[in-house]
Amino acid sequence: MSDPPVSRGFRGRKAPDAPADRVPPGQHLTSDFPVLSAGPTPQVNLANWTFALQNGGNLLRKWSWAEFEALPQTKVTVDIHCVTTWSKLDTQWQGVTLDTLLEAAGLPQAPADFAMIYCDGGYTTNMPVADLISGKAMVATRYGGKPLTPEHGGPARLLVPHLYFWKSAKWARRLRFMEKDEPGFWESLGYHIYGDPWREQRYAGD
Ligand SMILES: Nc1nc2c(c(=O)[nH]1)N[C@H]1C(S)=C(S)[C@@H](COP(=O)(O)O)O[C@H]1N2
Ligand SMILES: [Mo]
Repeated sequence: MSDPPVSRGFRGRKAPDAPADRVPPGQHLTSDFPVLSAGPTPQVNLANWTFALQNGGNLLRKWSWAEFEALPQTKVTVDIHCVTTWSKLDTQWQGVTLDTLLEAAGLPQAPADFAMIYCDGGYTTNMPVADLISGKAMVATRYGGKPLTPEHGGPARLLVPHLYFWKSAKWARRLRFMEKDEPGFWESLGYHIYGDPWREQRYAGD
């Protein structure tokens, strides 16, 4: 008699290993991709979409969707860590790094030390510019080789994987350089101003 069929799913279903050097303290692995949004998913029309770099109140450069898509692309495979305690390993993204954006804007270096990201729907988040440059962050337009879906921030989201995932602003439209650090949406509501998952900087005071 032949062996009874064993579903690959059943045999393969075991808790994912959690390599300690890749899962920050207080985090657990997930294999699905949860959606976390503070509001509804905005309707984005690519015909009107732009991405802007701003210094204080001055516009530095603005790209249409077609112009943005024509910029040099970078692919990364990175781990992401949400403050609600899920982490996901080896996520694959494609987009335009902040280094590429600065270069395309003709800026040899960032004009200030901090940045605020502004999104469709009103979400904001802040971080030091040092965390955005040197290949540390991108404006991502593809996930797993496909256009980013609206609920995950499509057409374009920030990806700053070394900070808690609330810093990876979905539906990103504008990055404003600023002289002093200022809190964004969650940072104003008690989340940590910086948000390093390896130091468990979840809330202000951590
Ligand atoms: N515009 C916007 N970006 C956002 C959020 C949001 O509510 N609005 N939520 C943040 C939080 S808390 C997390 S954990 C991630 C979730 O991204 P995902 O829904 O693709 O998993 O997006 C971040 N970026
Ligand atoms: Mo989050």
